Amino acid sequence: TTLSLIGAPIDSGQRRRGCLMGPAAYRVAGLAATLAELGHQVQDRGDLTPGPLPEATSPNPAVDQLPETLAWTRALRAALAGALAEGDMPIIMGGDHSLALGSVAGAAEHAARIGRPLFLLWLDAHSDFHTPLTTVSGNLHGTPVAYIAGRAGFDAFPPFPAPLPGENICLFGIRSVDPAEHAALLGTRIAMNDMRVLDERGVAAPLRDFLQSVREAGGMLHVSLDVDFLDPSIAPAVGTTVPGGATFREAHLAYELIHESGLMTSLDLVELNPFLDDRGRTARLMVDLVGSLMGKKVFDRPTRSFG
Ligand code: DIR
Ligand code: MN
Ligand code: MN
Ligand code: MN
Repeated sequence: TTLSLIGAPIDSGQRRRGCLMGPAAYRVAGLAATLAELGHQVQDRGDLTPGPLPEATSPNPAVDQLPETLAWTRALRAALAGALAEGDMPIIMGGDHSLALGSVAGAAEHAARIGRPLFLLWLDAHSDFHTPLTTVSGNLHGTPVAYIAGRAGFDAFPPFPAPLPGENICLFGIRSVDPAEHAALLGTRIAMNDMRVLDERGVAAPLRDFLQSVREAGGMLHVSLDVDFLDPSIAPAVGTTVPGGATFREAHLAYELIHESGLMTSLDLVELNPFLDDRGRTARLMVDLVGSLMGKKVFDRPTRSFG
């Protein structure tokens, strides 16, 4: 499997400028070389560009940069579906989290075409379960999980191809949920592993439960990694920091377990804002941790079964 690095310099999903510098920062921090050193075939496909801006307005006047986000959604969906059809593992270098509106749609389109169920692991401080009608901030980076789960309210968007049933979605590391998101999430079967769950059960148990369900279903697995999953003390380069995030050790363990499962088929790296970084430390940390996600480890271990 070739790892296909796809730059997605999207800044339209929120209002603090800088996420468009993310792909460049991942390149400068050596993402491709780190993955190649682990023995992977790596291809950097360069940066995507959004197509022409569609005419679009939302009944919710708060919604910001809807045409820009729609154009990116279309471009990303095509890029993901295309890379997966070629047999590659796409790794999206974002860009803010609105890119997942397109990347996961592309993964779902491909999964439906080959007749496999798609699962989603969402590593984030936030649940991103707003719709364009419920968002208070108007920032569309807070909406992808709702789109993916098939919630109503995305009339300006193309219908999501085969929306994921709640039990195929796992939120992990959550510690900031707005009231409208909370109310909507309660009516779903989405696994809500907030920080309370991780404090009580640790990282490994809930993650193994989810990975086991992916394996049993023969599913594809899209992993969407928001920088703010990590604690701001180690990962300051993100616009929406929330205290109490994952430590380096927790993230490291989670990523090794994901790698050992062999289940991941596509990956987003989102919300890195290099303009807010401290001498590149967050970009370097992300590259180091993506190494763990792609096979870097201290000792070889027999692969743990998930039974
Ligand atoms: C917030 C922030 N819930 C919003 N969302 C973020 O704007 O709707 N997601 N930052 O990662
Ligand atoms: Mn922005
Ligand atoms: Mn997010
Ligand atoms: Mn977040």
